[in-house]
Amino acid sequence: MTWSPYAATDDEAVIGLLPPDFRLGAATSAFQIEGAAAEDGRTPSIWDTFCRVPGAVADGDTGDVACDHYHRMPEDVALLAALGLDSYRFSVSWSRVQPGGRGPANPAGLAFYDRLVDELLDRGVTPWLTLYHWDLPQELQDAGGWPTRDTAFRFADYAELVHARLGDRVTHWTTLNEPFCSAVLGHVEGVHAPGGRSLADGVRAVHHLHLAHGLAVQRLRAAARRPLDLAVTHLLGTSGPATDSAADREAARRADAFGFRFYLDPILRGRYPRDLIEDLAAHRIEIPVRAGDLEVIAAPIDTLGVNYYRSMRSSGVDEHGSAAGARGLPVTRALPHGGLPVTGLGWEVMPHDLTDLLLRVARDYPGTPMIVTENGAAYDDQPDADGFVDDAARTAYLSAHLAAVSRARTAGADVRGYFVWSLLDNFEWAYGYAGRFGIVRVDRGTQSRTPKRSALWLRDTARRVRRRSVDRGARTGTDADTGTVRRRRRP
Ligand code: IFM
Repeated sequence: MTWSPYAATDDEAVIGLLPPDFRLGAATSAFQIEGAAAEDGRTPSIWDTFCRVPGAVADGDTGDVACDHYHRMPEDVALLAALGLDSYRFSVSWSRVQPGGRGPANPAGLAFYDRLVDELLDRGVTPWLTLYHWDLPQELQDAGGWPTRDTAFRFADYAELVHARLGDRVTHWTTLNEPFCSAVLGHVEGVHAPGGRSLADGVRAVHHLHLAHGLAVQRLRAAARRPLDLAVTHLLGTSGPATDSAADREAARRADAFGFRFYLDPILRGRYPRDLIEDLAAHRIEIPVRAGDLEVIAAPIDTLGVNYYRSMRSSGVDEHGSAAGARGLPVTRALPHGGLPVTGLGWEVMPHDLTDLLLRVARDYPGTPMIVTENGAAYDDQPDADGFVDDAARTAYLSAHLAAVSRARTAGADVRGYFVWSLLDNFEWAYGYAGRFGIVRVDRGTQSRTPKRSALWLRDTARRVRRRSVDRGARTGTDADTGTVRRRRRP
C-alpha cells in the first residue's frame, strides 16, 4: 500500500474485518462500454443523440465503439473472474432489447444479455443487473421523455420484458441508476442527455423516474417465480453548510432536501419531504403526484444501492454575493471543502464522508440493507512501455473507501457489498474518454485490456476478505447467493 494523504494507516486492517460473504465486485453500464451502437437492431438512445450536439461531450467522443464490449464480452467476463470478483454490475441497453422503447422484444438484443448472464454464471460471478443507466430510447424522448408520465409505464413494460428472458437466472435487479443525474443533470443543468434546462421538467422527471421504479418493482415481484433481490441505486453525498451562517445552513437544508431526501423519502418513507414541497412551491412548481403514486413508489425493496464519489458544501450566496437560489434553483452554490486531495477530475477525496453517509442512511432509513454500487476515481493514468498502469493513487483511493465502508459496518450500518466503478476505462459521459475510472486499462487504439495495480489490489483484497483462493479455476454453474441458479442450456 502506498502512503497517501487521505488513507488512515490502519485501512488495510479495517478492511480485514469485512466478513467472508461481503460482496466485492466491479460495475459498468451499457452505453459506457458496449459500442455496437447500430448493430443487431439497436436504435439510438438519448446519449447517441446528445453525443452529436456540438460541444456536449469532450473531444466529440461518442459511444459508437466504446470498449467494444459487445464483441469482447467473454474476454471481459474472464477478466472479472480472474480478478476473483464475485459479482458484476452491468446495465441493459433498453434500445437494444426493445428498439424504440415500446413493442416487442428484439431477440438479437436480448440474446446478448442471455449470453452475458450465462458466461457470468459459468464463471461463478453473480450477475447484478441494472435496467436503466441513463440511455432512454430516443423515440421515448421524442414522445416527451421522463417529464412525461407515460415513460414510467413504458419502463415497467420494458422491465417485465427483460425479466421474462433473464429472470430464471438473474436474482439481483436494480431498476434505476442515479435518477438524480437523469433528472437534474439531464433536464435542469443541461450537461447530460437530453440537455434540458428547466427546473420544472427536472422535478417532473424525478417523480416519473420514481414511479417507473415502483411500477417495475411491482411487475417483477408479480412475475417472479422465485425470490428476487430488488433495488434502486442513488447517487448520494452529504451537503453540510459552507460556514455556520444562517444563509449557509439554510442552503444546506435546501440542498439536502433537493439532492438527498427527494430521492430516499418517497421510496423508503412513502412521501416527499414537506420542506422540499415548500421550496418548490416558491418557484411555482408542483411534484405531479397522482392518487396512489406514492404507494406504488414505496413498494418494498430489498437493497438500497448507494453510489458515492464526493460531497460538497452548500453556500447561501452566489459568486456575486447575492442570495443563492435567485437563479431559479432551489439548490444553492455547491463549493469544494478545499485543502483536500483531488482526483484527475478535480473531485475531492473524502473517504470519511462515505462512513458518515452510510451511517446517516442507516439511522434515518432503518431496516434497508445497503450495497455501495459505485465508488471509484478517475486519474490521468500513465502506462509504462508494456501498457501497465501503476495507479497508486487510485489504489489508495479504493483502499481508503473500502475501509470507510468497513468502519460504517462496525458502527452499525448494514452494508453488504462494494462495487468498484469501474471495471474498464470507458465513456465517461460529458468527459468523453478522458475520464479514466477503470481498474483495467483499455487502450483506445487496440482495445487491449491490461489490469492496473488497483485491479491487482482488489484481487488480493477479495482473496483476503474471503480467505479462500481465487485460483481454483472456473467455478461452475452456481450462483453465490442461492446455490441453485444455473445457466440456461443453449442448444
Ligand atoms: O461513470 C459514472 C456512472 O455512469 C454513474 N455514476 C458516476 C460515474 C462516474 O462519474
